[in-house]
Amino acid sequence: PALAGPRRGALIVFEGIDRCGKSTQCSLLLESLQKQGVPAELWRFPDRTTLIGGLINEYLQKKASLNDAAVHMLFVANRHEKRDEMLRLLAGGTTLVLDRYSYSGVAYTAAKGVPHLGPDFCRSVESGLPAADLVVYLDLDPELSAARGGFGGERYEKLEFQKKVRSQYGALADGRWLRLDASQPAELLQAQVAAAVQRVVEQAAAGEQLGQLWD
Ligand code: NYM
Ligand code: MG
Repeated sequence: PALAGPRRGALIVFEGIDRCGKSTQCSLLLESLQKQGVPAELWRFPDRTTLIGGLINEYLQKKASLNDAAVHMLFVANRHEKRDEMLRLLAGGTTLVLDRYSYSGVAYTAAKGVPHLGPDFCRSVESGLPAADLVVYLDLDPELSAARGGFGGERYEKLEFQKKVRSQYGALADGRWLRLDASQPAELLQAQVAAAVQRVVEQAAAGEQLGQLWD
């Protein structure tokens, strides 16, 4: 148990294929945490506002091409460059809600099927980053996500690729993930998320140690 210092915040991560409803759920959760007086911030990865994030943005918008390994390392670097700030906020008692994180890194790159960029390699380069206290996985059939107003024009937003990403998430998910059927209405999802988040916020505050990737 922590003897001194503030109660730490929890690291909550939302994952899922494109257009599964992550951003909506992240905002609803942030609002509800703030209403309860829980100090919280919402971040998203990639963080397109940094120098590295700018390169990632150009790649995703198809203004730049990069090979699969190079862009993978940029996504990874984009998390590592935010590591110290994440740890500082968590230690100071702020709960962080992340719209995508390392789990996206593994699922999207592994979905490319490049032999030297498989799941084991992808996990290895995440070492040293904090592990999520809770991964909320919004599971959705890509046929349904594609029908939701269609994909934008970004790289990866193609039905066939999204199916591969979903199957990578399936392989990555462990029993500790909260897997939710994302075809449910937003309010129903929100209630299930809130209950699980409340538990992990309490556990974190009670001194449960922050894990490390990849564990
Ligand atoms: N993405 C996101 C990756 O390929 N690797 C990563 O490490 C991360 C964090 O970026 N299609 C992909 C998934 C998305 C895209 O994310 C941009 P968003 O949440 O659609 O803005
Ligand atoms: Mg997207």
